[in-house]
Amino acid sequence: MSSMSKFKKLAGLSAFAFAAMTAANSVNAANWRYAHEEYEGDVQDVYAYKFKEYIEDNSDHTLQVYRFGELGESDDIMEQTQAGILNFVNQSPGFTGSLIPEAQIFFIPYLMPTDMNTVIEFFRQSDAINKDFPKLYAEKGLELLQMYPEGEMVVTVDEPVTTPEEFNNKKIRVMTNPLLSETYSAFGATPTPLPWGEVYGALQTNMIQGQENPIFWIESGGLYEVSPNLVFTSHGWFTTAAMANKNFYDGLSDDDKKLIQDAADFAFEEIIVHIDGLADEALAKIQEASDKVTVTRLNDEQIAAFKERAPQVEQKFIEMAGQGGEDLLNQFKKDLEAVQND
Ligand code: 6CS
Repeated sequence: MSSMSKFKKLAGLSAFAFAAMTAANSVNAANWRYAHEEYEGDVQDVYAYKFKEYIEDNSDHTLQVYRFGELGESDDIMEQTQAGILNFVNQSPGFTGSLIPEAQIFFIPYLMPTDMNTVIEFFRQSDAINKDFPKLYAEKGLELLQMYPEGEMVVTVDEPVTTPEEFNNKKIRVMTNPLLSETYSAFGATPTPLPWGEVYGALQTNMIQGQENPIFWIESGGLYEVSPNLVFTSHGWFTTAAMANKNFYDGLSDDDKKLIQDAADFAFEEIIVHIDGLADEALAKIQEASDKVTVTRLNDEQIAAFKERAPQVEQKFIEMAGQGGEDLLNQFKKDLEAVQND
């Protein structure tokens, strides 16, 4: 055999070996599906794309991200995840609270601090968040990957409100968990649970007179166009959660489990940077886009009138979530105290 034909044979062999190796890799490479509740560029979308980036940079797997509306409402994407049609879902406790009563803890008003750094430290360090909640989600077939804050809640109303009395007879849209309805009843309003897709239209047609959400969402969803009076009540933070179908997750190799956990941590760190200053930027955009918008920041005395109604909501939480809920609440408060004293 000439030296040239020997070379050709070798080259042919190595090409074969390469093809075989690639085939073995693509057998292990999966295309995972991930759905969330928001639009392009919103906080959950940034989280999802950072999660995707980490997965795809560190493995042969790919991740397909579905945004709000592509697969239905928040409850639809949760059902699809529990059924194993989706591998991952980002659903907020505002909706998960109807499935996991303890997740309603985020709707006890004035429980969370207002300062962002304290809130972030709480999410990092809290045992309630990082140890207790994963067990509660697991009971529903879900592997909780990360809970994270999106922004402080702000109420938008048809006219500025500074007292619980001024909320009387106003229908305020709430996400569909029963405790949030208790909060707005305690605040003097008439709570109206609605899925997200119906909120803009209901405000536009005056079927409801207000709603609550973080400022970035009030801006990106154009809510200020139909609900222009922004009231900063300091009563809570919008929290959300990324999770996987537990059967799917449990069936993965240890390497893939680690990949997913690392991707969730990576996305969390990125989101902390993303939300820093986001509310101020969004408020500036709103004020530039509309001269109908008013901004009311409740003073301490005005806040006190709302805050004094919080204990009755806390009591309702315990009634709804039972002994487990009470234990979680005690742990939550202990964790908050630890970060507030840091
Ligand atoms: O109000 C809601 O329903 C929506 N708010 C935010 C910030 N994210 C998704 C959720 O569906």
